[in-house]
Amino acid sequence: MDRFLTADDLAKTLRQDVREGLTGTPKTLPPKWFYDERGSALFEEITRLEEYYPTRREREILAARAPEIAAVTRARTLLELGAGSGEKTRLLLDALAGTLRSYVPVDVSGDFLEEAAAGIAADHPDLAVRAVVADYEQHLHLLPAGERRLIAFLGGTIGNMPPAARIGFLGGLRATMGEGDFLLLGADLVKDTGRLVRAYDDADGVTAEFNRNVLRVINRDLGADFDPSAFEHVARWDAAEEWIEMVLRSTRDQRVHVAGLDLEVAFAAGEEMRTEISSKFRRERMEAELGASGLDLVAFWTDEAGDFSLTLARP
Ligand code: AVJ
Repeated sequence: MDRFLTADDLAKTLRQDVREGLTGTPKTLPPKWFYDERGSALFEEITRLEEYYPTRREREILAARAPEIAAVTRARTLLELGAGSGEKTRLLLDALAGTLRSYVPVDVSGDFLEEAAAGIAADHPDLAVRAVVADYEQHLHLLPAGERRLIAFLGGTIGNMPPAARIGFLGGLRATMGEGDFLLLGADLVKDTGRLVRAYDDADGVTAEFNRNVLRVINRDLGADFDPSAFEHVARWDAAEEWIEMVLRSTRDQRVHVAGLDLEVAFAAGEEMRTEISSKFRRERMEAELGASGLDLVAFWTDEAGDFSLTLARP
C-alpha cells in the first residue's frame, strides 16, 4: 500500500477544517469527516434505505453498461477514487477482465482500504492490486501513471464539491490524463424535490444520525464536548444552486468547548451549521463542466427511471 497521506496529515487537516469551520460565519464543517467507522457503517445503512435511491440506480446503470464501458475503454488499469463498498467495483472488474492488468483503489483512509484491496486481490489472482492512501483533491498527480487507465469516481461524491472546486478538481484530473485514459463519473440528477429531500431526511432517522456523527468525531478526535442531541438534522433543496444542503441546527443557546483546539464556540438557538452539499446535475451542465475542464463527453447513461447518471469522458 502506498501512502501519500499519513495519519498525522489527516489529523492536521481535521484541526484546520474544524477551526476554520467553527470560527467562520456561517459555521460549516466539511463532509469528509463523517466517515469514521461508525459514519461509514451509517452510510452503508443509508444506501439500503428505501428513500435513498442513488446507490441502487448507479448499480443498475453499471450492470447494464459495464460491457460497453469495457469495449470502449479497453482499460489496462482501473483507478478508483474513493473506493467504495466493492460491489460496483466488482461489476467493472468482471466486465474489464479481458484487458485489465491492475486495480488501484484510492482512499483517504487506509483502514478500510487494505481490507477491500485484499478481498479483491484474493478473487482476482491475475490482477495487480495496489491500494493508495491519498486525498484525491491533493494528490492526483502522484497516482500511478500508465496506459489506458480508467479513472472511476462513483457514488455521486463529485456533488459534495461546490462548483468552483469541482471545476478545479476536474481540471486537475484532466491534467494527469493522457490519450487513451478515460474518466467514469457517477452523478445524481435533478428530480422531484420531495424525493430529493426524503433521500436526505429518511423516516428512520439514519441520515440524521449520520449527520450528527460528525460531532462525535470531533468530540473524540479533538476532545470537544458537543451534545449531539442538541442539534437537529435539516435537509433542504436549494433550487437556485440545484443542491441538497444538510445542516445541523442548534436547538438552544449553547457553548461548545473544543479542548484540542483551545477553542470555545457559541451557538445561538436556531443557528445552523452546514455539513454537506450534494449537487444534482443535468446532462447539459455535466457536459459543460467537463468541457471547461478539457474533457469530452463520450457517453451519458441513466437508469431506466432517469434518476442517476454515469458519464464516460476522455481528454
Ligand atoms: C456519498 C457523498 C454521494 O451526497 O448522497 C448520503 C453522502 N449524505 N446521505 C450523497 C450522503 C447524506 C452521499 N455521497
